[in-house]
Amino acid sequence: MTAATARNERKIPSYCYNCVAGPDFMTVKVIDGVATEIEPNFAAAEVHPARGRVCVKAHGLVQKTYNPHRILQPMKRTNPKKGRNEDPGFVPISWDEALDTIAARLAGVREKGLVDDSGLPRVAASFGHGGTPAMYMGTLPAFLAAWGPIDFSFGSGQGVKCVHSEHLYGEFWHRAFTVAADTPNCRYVISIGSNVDASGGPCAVTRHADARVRGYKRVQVEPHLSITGACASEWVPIRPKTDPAFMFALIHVLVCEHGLGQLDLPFLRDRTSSPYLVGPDGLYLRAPDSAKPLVWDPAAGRAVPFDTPGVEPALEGRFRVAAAVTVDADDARHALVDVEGTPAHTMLVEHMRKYTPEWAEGICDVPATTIRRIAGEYLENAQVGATIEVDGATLPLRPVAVTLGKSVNNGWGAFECCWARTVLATLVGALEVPGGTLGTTVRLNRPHDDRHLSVAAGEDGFMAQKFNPTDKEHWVARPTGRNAHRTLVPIVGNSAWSQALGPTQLAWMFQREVPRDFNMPKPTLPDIWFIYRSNPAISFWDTPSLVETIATFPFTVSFAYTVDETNFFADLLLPEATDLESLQMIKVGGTKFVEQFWTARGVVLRQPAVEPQGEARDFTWISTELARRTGLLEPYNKAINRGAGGVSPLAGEGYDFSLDPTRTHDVDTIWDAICRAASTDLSQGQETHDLAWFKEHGFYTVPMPQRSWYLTPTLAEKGLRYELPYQERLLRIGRELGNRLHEHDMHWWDTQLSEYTALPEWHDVPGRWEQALVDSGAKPEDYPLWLLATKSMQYHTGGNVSIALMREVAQNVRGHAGVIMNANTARRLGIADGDRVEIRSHIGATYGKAVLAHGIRPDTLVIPGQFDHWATPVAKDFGMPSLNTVAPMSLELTDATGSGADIVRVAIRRLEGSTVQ
Ligand SMILES: Nc1nc2c(c(=O)[nH]1)N[C@H]1C(S)=C(S)[C@@H](COP(=O)(O)OP(=O)(O)OC[C@H]3O[C@@H](n4cnc5c(=O)[nH]c(N)nc54)[C@H](O)[C@@H]3O)O[C@H]1N2
Ligand SMILES: Nc1nc2c(c(=O)[nH]1)N[C@H]1C(S)=C(S)[C@@H](COP(=O)(O)OP(=O)(O)OC[C@H]3O[C@@H](n4cnc5c(=O)[nH]c(N)nc54)[C@H](O)[C@@H]3O)O[C@H]1N2
Ligand code: SF4
Ligand SMILES: [Mo]
Repeated sequence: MTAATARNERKIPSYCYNCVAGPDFMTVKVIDGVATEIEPNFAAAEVHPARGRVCVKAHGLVQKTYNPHRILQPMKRTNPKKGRNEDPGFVPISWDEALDTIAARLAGVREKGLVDDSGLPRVAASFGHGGTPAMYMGTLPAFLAAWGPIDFSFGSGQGVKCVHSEHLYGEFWHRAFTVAADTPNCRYVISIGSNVDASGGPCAVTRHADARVRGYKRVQVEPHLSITGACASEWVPIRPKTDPAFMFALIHVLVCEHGLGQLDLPFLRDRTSSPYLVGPDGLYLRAPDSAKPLVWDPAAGRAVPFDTPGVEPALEGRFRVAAAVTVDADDARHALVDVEGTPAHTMLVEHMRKYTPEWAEGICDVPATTIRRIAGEYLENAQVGATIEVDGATLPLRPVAVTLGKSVNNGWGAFECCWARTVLATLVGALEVPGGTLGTTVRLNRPHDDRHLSVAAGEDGFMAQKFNPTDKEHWVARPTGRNAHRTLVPIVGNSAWSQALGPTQLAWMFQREVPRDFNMPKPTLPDIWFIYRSNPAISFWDTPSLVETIATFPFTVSFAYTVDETNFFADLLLPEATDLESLQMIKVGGTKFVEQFWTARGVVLRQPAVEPQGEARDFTWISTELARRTGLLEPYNKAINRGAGGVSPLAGEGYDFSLDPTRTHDVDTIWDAICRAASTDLSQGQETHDLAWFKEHGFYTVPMPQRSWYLTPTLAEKGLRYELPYQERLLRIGRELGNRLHEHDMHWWDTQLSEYTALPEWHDVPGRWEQALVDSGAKPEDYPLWLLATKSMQYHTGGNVSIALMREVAQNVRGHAGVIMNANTARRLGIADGDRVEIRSHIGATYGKAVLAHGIRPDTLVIPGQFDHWATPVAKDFGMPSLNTVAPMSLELTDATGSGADIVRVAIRRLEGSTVQ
């Protein structure tokens, strides 16, 4: 036997969760202790929607592990001055020194008080990229839980520019933190800026490829021809930020041209608020005694409470109601007699009358005939009345859906788009039924792994909602975090995820300047800031000024993979063992972000396929050491026992694998207990598997019926309705919030208050960006083009930009070399393919190569991904431009949910003598 054949080759099951489209299953091929390849996990072919496969990005994990630029020892800063031009002077230190330094700082904070004089937590933490860091941070959540109040206010690009309004309104309307088509059963998808063939990971790509074979049609509505557009049946090049007008016109065609006779009348009548009578003051007419919303009972010829048994209420008409009350903000009640009541559906029809396709054409630059045809195709494909068998039950089949991408469901106009999309689904009964528009998971409501359990009866026949209070007694006038989510955004609530989904740009902006009538305690800097897998200095807006704020933070601890533009300002860098080197179990299955729809649920293990490089340490070890050195071992262990490891509590019915809270446990002991508890819980006591079993088998799942993908049967069982189309409650909440802010003489959030409407109106959404230019003293005509962003299949945000293999693959994909622009526009401006160009906005300029294309609107530029790195190894040599360098961080461009969009007005010009080939 030669040495070459004697090698020890193993395939180790694991998972990738580098982007929100995960988790996806894989195996790591290890030869003589060295990871060499990522391969599918064929054992998962039957359970995983992508049949055990990963995407291109996961193949970069081998190079990620052996990246020569990795931070492999704890480091401390030796230059006390922080600035982009100040060399941090990082020097290696021992783990003991690093952890003792942090523990001493934390002890100091505990002594002063966990919350400062402004009422804000002294410790802040930021974790990026759509919640995925939690899939790598081991038991850190248990340490955070043991610590107490922590401010998650300082966001990165995640949150406010990441599917934000969809998260909030989606959860409000149908428990849909993210929204997807029921692709396997769908026939017709209107995909509005949703770039799912690049951003949806192997699950989405597999499902859409299968659907194409089946003959489904996808219409891609998007200013440039993305990869998803290229794989669609039709591309509709819409003018940026005019999507609400397009969608309003679709609704117009359905309700004003086709009419109720062709819509799903039983769904509208029984599952929505369409029959609720609206009074002349725009509020629901309610029964004088019970205050329940009234509906018109045509059989009895009178108004009755919506839940009157046997009533088949009218959806159309105008009716005289003998006596009613309305309930306005702050419980202001008005008694009304002989008043006119109009069903919400009629209110909708009358409201939409002005939004004709001809009207929309002038705004969106999409021909009226195209809009009318798409609406007709949507209606026809909905097959109103059809049914399908799912798991032995007969359910409606409505195979049409509307999906929205992250630049459409963020920022001004996003409320209108999310509303219109959900209304479009209700009109044909396609909300939360097979083939239709589905929610995936809940994050603001509980429990996180079962949307159905989050459905409980609330007010007015709708689901219960957990808003932040806006009444005089309970409104949180003094923010408990630096982005003031409880104060400003009722709909975001106050669950574990809420703060990170608050208006995180405010936390940054208010460090520099607060509005004149701010009237809240001055935001302070956190004493300690922890940051992990997030790079706001690249991913947020106005990144050149953001770094100046980051540089003012007194003590920053970064879990660091390489040096990057954010941890360049850190005081300590901690190298954690990364993807292929560390141990963690996470939940899989059920329904989850993007297109993770499973017929199984369970757990999967990530395990050290190879030894950690250098002195990188497992996150669970780091967390345990932090707990021990800060005297929090007992509450930390107790948090793990309660399930803070993210999987399940360690004790349940008939089993108890709890850890002794008084002792320090090693990493394997902690995860062994979690493995046993998770498998016992999942199998309802039938099987218990330990860590050794999981290391061999990788995952454990139990079947989950496909029926659980659909929420409507649960609402029907509980006799509940979707809170659509009429937003009476939001209207009231907005008025109440306005009352509170105005009582405190705060008017700087007034523009945002305008979003609280019962039926959204078109307002000039793109015009807001032009107005913002005027307000900052610039001339819109100087910035004639729209600059947009788009995701890249090869990069997960800015997380893997330093991996050479990703760069190599990306260079073979159109557009990845620079800014994509229309070839005719380029010719007019004297720009040739490959020319070096300057892209300038009113706040600055970014530079790169022009990539000419015909599949893009003449008034639009697109820069893929997020680049313009100046510290991250490898990426800093790309010379790629970035939208974030030139897009402002702006209160004016923040919507009522706190979100904004990746879009900015710019000019482009060729840089002389600089052709790059
Ligand atoms: N122009 C533009 N901007 C955008 C977007 C866009 O499409 N275009 N997308 C927006 C969206 S949707 C989001 S969610 C945000 C995301 O933006 P962020 O929340 O900032 O997240 P990432 O860019 O993924 O974070 C990347 C950082 O994680 C580090 N990292 C990667 N792997 C590891 C590891 O194993 N260990 C450690 N310690 N660190 C690691 C990388 O080195 C990098 O510094 O960006 C937003 N910003
Ligand atoms: N490979 C990969 N997958 C990812 C990620 C990643 O970084 N890489 N990130 C993950 C994350 S955090 C998120 S949030 C999701 C986001 O997933 P997507 O929402 O699919 O993200 P984008 O590719 O940014 O899609 C936005 C598209 O909207 C278009 N667009 C921009 N402005 C407008 C407009 O005004 N109207 C219309 N109709 N279209 C517009 C752009 O052309 C762009 O192609 O992707 C996730 N998946
Ligand atoms: S889509 Fe790709 S990068 Fe994202 S979790 Fe799945 S395999 Fe990993
Ligand atoms: Mo995101």
